[in-house]
Amino acid sequence: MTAIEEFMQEVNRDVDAALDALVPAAETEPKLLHEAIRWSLFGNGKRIRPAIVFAAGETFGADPKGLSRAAAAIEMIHTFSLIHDDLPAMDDDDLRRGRQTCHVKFGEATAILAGDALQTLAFKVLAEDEGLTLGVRVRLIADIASASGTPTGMVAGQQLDLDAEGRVVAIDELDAIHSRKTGALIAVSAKTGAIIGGASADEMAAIQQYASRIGLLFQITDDLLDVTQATETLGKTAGKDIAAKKATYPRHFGVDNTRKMANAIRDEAYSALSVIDRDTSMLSSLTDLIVNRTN
Ligand code: GRG
Repeated sequence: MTAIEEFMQEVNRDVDAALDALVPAAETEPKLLHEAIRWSLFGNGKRIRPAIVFAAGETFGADPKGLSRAAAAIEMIHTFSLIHDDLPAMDDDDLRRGRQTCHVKFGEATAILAGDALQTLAFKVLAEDEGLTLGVRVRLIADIASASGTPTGMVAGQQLDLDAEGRVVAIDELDAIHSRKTGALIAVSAKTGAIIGGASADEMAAIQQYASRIGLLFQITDDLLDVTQATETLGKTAGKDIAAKKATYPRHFGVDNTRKMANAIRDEAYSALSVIDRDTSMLSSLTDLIVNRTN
């Protein structure tokens, strides 16, 4: 097993244990809500955002145990966004993480509530992270709320994405959509690790540059996978972007040019890391994992 495979396995174990401990048991009333939350959390998610938290945190010397709650909180917000994105009013999908979507399995109302509950629980988990100073907790809560909400976060990106459906958009608009919808939560994952690890101001600037590159890279790869991979490999419905006339990089630039763009952005991520005088090998490997992923 390669170092990055071992690292991903460890991240999966740690974050799943943290999520299991932090989320109400399936037997706790209201049972349907907690079953729905657990159904969506414990499908075959890749746990990329937690991995970025751990890799960035460990780069700056954080104890992995001190990163679990923040990593779990970000995964809760990500899972909330997937549940709501799959709803009939949004992307209307029936497959996610290799299983039925939350609303197909538990009904629309419960799926909406499961997303709501995951979002609020995430901020409670951050507020109660006793391993962190109160100042760090408040900073993380503010940064993660900005990355998740509006006007520069995921919720704003989702609205811009809906507004762009069926239209050909300019590259600036495409970047504005994706940096918010997907990039912001990926980027704040790196920032979270760096904050907990106590990165210096210069290191924080470099990590922010790195984070913005991998955020964009993640979305570009996602767009490519939608046109190049089968539904079974993705664990979610393939070809949806074309069907919904979504604003995507392959639609705008074609598949080959999009691949070239992805490689160029990967190189920008490497060069952001090159100014950090620490062992950044795990962050480099994560960049490769993002660009080479098949699901
Ligand atoms: C509903 C507020 C709200 C936001 C939705 C997550 C999202 C924003 C939209 C999902 C649509 C989509 C496919 C976006 C592309 C990037 C993305 C977030 C993919 C899913 O993330 P992965 O691949 O999923 O990390 P897993 O299941 O592995 O965690």
